[in-house]
Amino acid sequence: MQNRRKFLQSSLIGSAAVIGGASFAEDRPGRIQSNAGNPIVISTWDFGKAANAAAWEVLSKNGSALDAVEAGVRVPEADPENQSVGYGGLPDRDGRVTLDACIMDAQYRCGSVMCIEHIKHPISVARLVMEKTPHIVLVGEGALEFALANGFQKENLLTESSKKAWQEWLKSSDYKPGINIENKLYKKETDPMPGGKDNHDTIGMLSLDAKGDIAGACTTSGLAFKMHGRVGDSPIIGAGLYVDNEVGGATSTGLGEEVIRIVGSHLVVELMRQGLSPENACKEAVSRILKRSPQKAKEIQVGFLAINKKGEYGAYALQKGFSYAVHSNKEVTLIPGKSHF
Ligand code: SD4
Repeated sequence: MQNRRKFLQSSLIGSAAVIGGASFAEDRPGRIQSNAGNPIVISTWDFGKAANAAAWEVLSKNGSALDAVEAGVRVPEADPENQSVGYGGLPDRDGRVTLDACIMDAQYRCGSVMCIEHIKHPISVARLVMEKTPHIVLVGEGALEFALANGFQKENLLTESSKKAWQEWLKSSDYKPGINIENKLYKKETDPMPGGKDNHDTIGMLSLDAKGDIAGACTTSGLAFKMHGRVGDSPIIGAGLYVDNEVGGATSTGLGEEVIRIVGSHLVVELMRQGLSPENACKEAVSRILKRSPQKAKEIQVGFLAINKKGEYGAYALQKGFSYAVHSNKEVTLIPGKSHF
């Protein structure tokens, strides 16, 4: 048995392609040794820096990864300048701000809200769905009712500048998801692949706490001027976020429809289980999107971010301009993500 296990391990490690070929119940190569004692938090885009700082407040006091990611992503959720997450998010084509969020912890517990309106912190509602209900997902009216019943305030989330952007958009009503569409069309960005400091999209955050436990959170207002009721990858466990405490966690940003098709974040975690580094696992997930539709891939953005149990992290995107923020005892930094194009 020992030899067979060794054989399976060495034949799977380093292979980007094999999933589910072996009996993982017995021969799973993936339990990665933990990084306990060295907390770390990573998150998508430049605004991840401020979000990470809030998460670090929790982690540095021996707090849990779950508390850290919730506290972290609440920062962009509350920021009216950020037009793609929470308060101030760009509305759908009917002028309604609808938010998506999910959270997952080290015990496979997870919660999600989809298409929720009037609530500034959907991530905290998602956490309550996880902790107080027998369910995982609440949507729309039901999610709002649940939030109000649990003390959340009903608020107008449509800021003046997001309303103006929507009114501007109504003139053409041209709806075509593109690369970092929120920036490109509605902040009058001229760079065809905007990125760096002006870029604002979904926040996905992953954290490993001092005990070595991993948790993740993902929250967004989704695609600007989407159809009412449209939900992307971000609140879907496995697509926009996945955590397996034996292996690591992953999250995504960009055009959610393409991420859902490949169940992207779950795919990245399973690839890490097989021995791929976080960056290579993200790269392989991006290449699945490329393979399926090389032409379309040129016109959209998708980025993945991942961390493994050892605290190693990495990212990969289709297009330039994807950045991610890292905060640990060793470094506080913003890193330009590698990309295919
Ligand atoms: C969505 N993935 O709703 C989100 C949006 C996003 O960069 O991340 N934009 O599809």
